[in-house]
Amino acid sequence: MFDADNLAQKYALDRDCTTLSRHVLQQLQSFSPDAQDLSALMNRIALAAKLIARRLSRAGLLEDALGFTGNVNVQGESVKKMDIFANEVFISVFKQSGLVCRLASEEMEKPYYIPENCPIGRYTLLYDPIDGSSNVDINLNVGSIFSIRQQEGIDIDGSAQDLLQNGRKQIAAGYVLYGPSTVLVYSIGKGVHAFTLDPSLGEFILSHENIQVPVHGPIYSVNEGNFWQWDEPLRDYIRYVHRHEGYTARYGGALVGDFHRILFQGGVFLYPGTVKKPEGKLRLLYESAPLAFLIEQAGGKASTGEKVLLDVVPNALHARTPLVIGSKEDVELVESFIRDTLKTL
Ligand code: AHM
Ligand code: MG
Repeated sequence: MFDADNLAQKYALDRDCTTLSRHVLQQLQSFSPDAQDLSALMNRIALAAKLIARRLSRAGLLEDALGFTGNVNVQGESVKKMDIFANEVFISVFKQSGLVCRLASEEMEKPYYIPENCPIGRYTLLYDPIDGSSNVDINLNVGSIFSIRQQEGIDIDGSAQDLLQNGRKQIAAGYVLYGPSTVLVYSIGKGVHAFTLDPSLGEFILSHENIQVPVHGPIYSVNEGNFWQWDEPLRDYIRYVHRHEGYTARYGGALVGDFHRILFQGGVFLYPGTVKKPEGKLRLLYESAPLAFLIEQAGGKASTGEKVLLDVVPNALHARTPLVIGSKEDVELVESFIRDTLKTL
């Protein structure tokens, strides 16, 4: 006999039970050591995300959680206390895990190598512990971005040369968005999936599977305060969206949040180079490349404006690239403005 209550309960339970680690194993359809490692890596990232989310949610009530440390990082940017906290969370979560051999982040000039008295793994975690730090003190959304690569060769002198390869070397990538809810989005090269932290369970539960970015969207997301610092093709593109119906601007000052909106609703995010900084602001290895990995998996595109982003080879750990990322048609439109100008030169 048909039992509607029973059926509803069954599906509600199913929905509540797809945790991140189970999902990784389902995706790989295997319990091989590689699959177990990837599942454990994602589980550790989820733990770091929960620790960071917990501190962010109470930051205004804690002493020493908000504000600047007074130091400047290797990027020449003022460091916030939350940047340091989040950076250390990832280190302490991975130090004893036996999963990684090193961690490299926006906040550290050189990679952190797992000490010899701790179990050493074969993966490298690259991460931006708090992306959009300027939002932290005013309780707006921020994020963490991560990328996982396998160590290639022996890194004897600590120069991490093997990391200076293109974004197709990423095994997994994703981000955590600390917003009204905490959402973790990841890909291991098998689609893009989002998990929402259920605070009552303390678990990330699958909320959106196989996300596809719309082919075109209304949003353009860029810091227009830099308008006069850009090259003419970029200005022409912005003039184009100003003059055509169907476009709207959204810019939150945190890449993860702006990207998340575009992933779900379509459109394009841009952080182009400027006259003074032709390489732009965003770092390739732990900001642009992981998001490019996700957007390609979601059917969108990412480029520097001239070159496919995942093909760019960095010349240094903290190398920067211009970024144009989002819906296929919108990225191609930006690229067409740049290409047409290059043709006339
Ligand atoms: P951060 O990682 O130091 O916070 O810097 C990256 C952030 C991005 O999240 C954001 O898209 C961009 O910088 C904002 O820069 P701007 O203030 O120049 O618009
Ligand atoms: Mg950042």
